[in-house]
Amino acid sequence: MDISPKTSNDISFDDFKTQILSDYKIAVLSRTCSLMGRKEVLTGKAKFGIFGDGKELPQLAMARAFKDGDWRSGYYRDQTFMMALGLLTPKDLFHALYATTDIEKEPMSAGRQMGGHYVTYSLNEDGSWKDLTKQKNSSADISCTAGQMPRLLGLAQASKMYRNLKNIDASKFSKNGDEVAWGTIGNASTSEGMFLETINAAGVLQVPMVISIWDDDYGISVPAEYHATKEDISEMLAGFKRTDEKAGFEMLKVKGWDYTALMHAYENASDIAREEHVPVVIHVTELTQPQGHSSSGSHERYKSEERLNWEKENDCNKRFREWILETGITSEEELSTLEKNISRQVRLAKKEAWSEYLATHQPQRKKLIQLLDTAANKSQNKNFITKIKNDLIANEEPLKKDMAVAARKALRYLIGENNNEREALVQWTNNFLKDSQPKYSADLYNEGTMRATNIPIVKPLYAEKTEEVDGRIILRDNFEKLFENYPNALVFGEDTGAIGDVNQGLEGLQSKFGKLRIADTGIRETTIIGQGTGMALRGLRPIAEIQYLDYIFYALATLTDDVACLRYRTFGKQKVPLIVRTRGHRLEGIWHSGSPMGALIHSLRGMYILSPRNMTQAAGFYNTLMKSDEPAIIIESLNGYRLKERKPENLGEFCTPIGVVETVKSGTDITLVSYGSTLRIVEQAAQELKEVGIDAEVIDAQTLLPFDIHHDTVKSVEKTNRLLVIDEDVPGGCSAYILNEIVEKQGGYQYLDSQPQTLSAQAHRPAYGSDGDYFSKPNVEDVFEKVYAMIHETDPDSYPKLR
Ligand SMILES: Cc1ncc(C[n+]2csc(CCOP(=O)(O)OP(=O)(O)O)c2C)c(N)n1
Ligand SMILES: [Mg+2]
Repeated sequence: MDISPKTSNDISFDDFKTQILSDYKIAVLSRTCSLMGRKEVLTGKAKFGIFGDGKELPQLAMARAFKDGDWRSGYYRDQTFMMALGLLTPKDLFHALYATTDIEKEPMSAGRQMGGHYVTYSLNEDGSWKDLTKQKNSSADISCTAGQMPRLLGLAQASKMYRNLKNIDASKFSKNGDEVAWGTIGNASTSEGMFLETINAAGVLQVPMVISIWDDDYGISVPAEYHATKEDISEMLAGFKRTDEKAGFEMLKVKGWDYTALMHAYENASDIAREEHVPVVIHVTELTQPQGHSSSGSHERYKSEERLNWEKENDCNKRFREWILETGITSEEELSTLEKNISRQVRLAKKEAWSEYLATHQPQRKKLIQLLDTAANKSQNKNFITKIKNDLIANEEPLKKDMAVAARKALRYLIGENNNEREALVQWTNNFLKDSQPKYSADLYNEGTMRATNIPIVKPLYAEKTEEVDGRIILRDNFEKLFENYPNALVFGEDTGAIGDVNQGLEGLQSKFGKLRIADTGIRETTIIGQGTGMALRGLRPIAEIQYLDYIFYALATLTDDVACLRYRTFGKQKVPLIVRTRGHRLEGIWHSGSPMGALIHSLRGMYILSPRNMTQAAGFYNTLMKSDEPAIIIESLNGYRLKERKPENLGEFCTPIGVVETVKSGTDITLVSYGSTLRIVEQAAQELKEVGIDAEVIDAQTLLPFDIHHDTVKSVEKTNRLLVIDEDVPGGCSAYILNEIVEKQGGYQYLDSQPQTLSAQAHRPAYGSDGDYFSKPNVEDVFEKVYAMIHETDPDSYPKLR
C-alpha cells in the first residue's frame, strides 16, 4: 500500500511517521474531550455541549497547511483544529463548558460564549494591535450558521489589499498578502444565503480563501435531500469552478477519513490560494457525528440503524487507526497505550478545571455562610435566614447566582434591623454584585483611550469669506483628505467606485486613489458588511457603503450577530473598527425614505449610531471615527446633499464629538429634541412658533447611540419644563428611546410641568411623493400644532385652542 505523504513537502518516511502519530494523538485527545465533555452536560455540571467529534481528521490536515498570519473563520466543530495548533487545551475546553469567568482560565471568551466558539487575541493589553503575522489567528466564532462567511470574505480580501496597495504599513498584518483565510462550515449551513453570497463574491474578487465544508450528511436531524440541489454541494457549486479561460474557484472533493488524500488536498489548496489568490472549496465528505449533533438530544431518534452502523464503521478516527495499523506504522499495543494515556490526561484536565472553577466560588461561599450565620443570630427572623444558610451549606457547588439569591433574600428578612451583622451582609452583597457584573457586562465598547466618545472635538474653521457649496462637496473633499491621510482607508459599495456614489460624495476619488481603495461591488449588502468586518479585523480602515438605509436590513444579521458584539464576545481581545456609511431619512417612497432608527439602536448595541443633520456634521463624524477604533454607522441625510453649507477650511481635521448633543436654537418655553432630516423641520416650526410668542429650545441629538453622554438635555428641560421629542421613525421607536433617556436616565421627570411627549411618523412605511411624505412623516404643521397644544394646555387664555 502506498503511504507516501503525497504532499509537496519532501519529508522522510520517519518524519512522516512521527507526523502521523502526532496527528493521531491529537485526534484521540480531541475525541476523548468530546466524549467526556458530553458527560459533563449529562451530569449537570455544564449547561450545553457541542463538540468536534467525527470531524477530527480533516482538521488535522487543515492545521498542517495553516501558517502564521493566516486566519480562520469557522464554526463550533473546529476543536481539533484549535488543539492541533496549540491554541486550545483540554483544560480550556472544560473551563468553557463550565463557563469559568476568568479569562486566564477560559481564554476563548471568559465564559461568555458557550463551548465550541474559538478566538485568538489580536490586541495587547493596552488595546494596540499585536503582530498578527507572527501568530495563527482565529476570528471570534458566532453561533449563527453561515454567519462566519461574510467576515471570511473580508479576511481574505485583506491579503489582496496588502499585496497590491502601495504606501501602506502592513508590518503587523501581512507579508506581501501571503495569508490565507480559512473558512469552515457544515454541509447543511451551505443552504444559507450568506454562504452562497460569499462564494459568489469571493469568485468575483479572487481572494485567498479556502472554504472547507464538513459534510456529515445532516443538519441536526435533517438529511441531505433537504439541503442541497442534487444532494451534493460540489455538484451544486460546479458552475463556480475555474476554467482555463475564466477565473473562478478551485474545487476539491475528498473523503473525510482518508488521511493522505486530506493532507494532499489541504497542501494543494493552501498553495493555490496563497500564491495565486484563487479561492478554493474543499468539500469533505463521509464525515460522521458519533454523539449526534449536540448535548441537546440523541441522533438515534432520527438516523436509521443502517446509517448509525455506517457512521460507526466510517468514523474518521477509527479508519485512521486501522490505516495506521494496516500500514505497519506502529503496533496495536502502542496505540492502546497512547489512548490510555490520553484518557488519563483528559480526565485529569477535566478534574483540574472543575476544581479551579469551584475554587473561585468556595471562599465566597464560606464567607457568605458565616455572614448569614451571624446575621441570623442577631435577627428576629433567625429561622428564615438559617434556612437560607442551611440550603447554601447543602449546595456544595453553588453558582454565583445561588449565592446572590441567598444573600439578597436574606437581606429582605433583615429590613428594619440595625446592627453590624446586617451591615456586613449588605457590604458583602454589594461587593459581590459589583465584582460579578463586569464579568458579564464589560467590554461592550472600548474602555480605553480610543473609545469613540473620548475623541476630542475639533471645530470646523471657516475663512472670513466662506464659500457656500452643496453638502456633497464638503463630504467629497473631506473624504479626499481622509484617503490622503490614512493610506489604509478604503471605501466600497454599490456604485461607490466609478461614479463616486449615487450622490457623488466620492466623485473623482477612484481616479485619484485607484480601483482597490474606491471600489464598486455587486449588489450584496451582507457581504459588503462582511468585507468591512474582515478587513477591519486585519488592520485596515474600511468604510462599507450601504446605498440606502432601507437596505441595511439585508446586512442587519451580520451587523448585530458579528460586528456589534465582537468586542463583547471576545472580552476585548479583538476589535473591528468598521465604519458603515449609508444615507436615509425622508426622500421618496417606501424604500427610499425609511428612518428605522429604533430597529437599529435596539439591535446594534456595541456600535455607534450617528445621524448628522448636515454634511459638515457628517464629515466631522468620519474624521472622529478614523481616530477611534470602534464600529459605527453614519446615516447621511438623503435630502441634504444639494443643500448649501459653508465649506470649512480644516477638512479632514475637524471632529464632530460623539455622544454630545448640540443646541441649535435656544429658547425658554419648551425643549424640542430631534435629529437628521427632521431637525430642519423642527427648526422651521420653531421659527414659526416664535411668531406666536412661543420660544422653543431646539436640540440636535446627533448621536443616537449613545445619546447625550453629558446629560445636557436635562439642563434644557430644567429651564423650559416641557419636552417634546420629534423624529420620523415609527411611534414608540427611537423617539421613545430618547424620551426614556431624558425622563428616566437623566431624571428629567422632576422638572416637567407638562406630560413629556413624542411626535413620530405614522406606523406604516412612508408613501411615495411629496404628499405621501406630508401624510406619512411629521411636517412643520404637525410640530407647530403639537407644541401649540402643549402650551395651550397650561395657558389656554394666552393660547386659545387652534383647531
Ligand atoms: C441561523 C441559524 N439557524 C439555525 C441554527 C440552529 N442550528 C444550529 S446547528 C444547526 C445545524 C447545522 O448543520 P450543519 O451545517 O450541517 O453543521 P453540523 O452541525 O452538522 O456540523 C442548526 C439548524 C443556528 N445556529 N443558526
Ligand atoms: Mg452537518
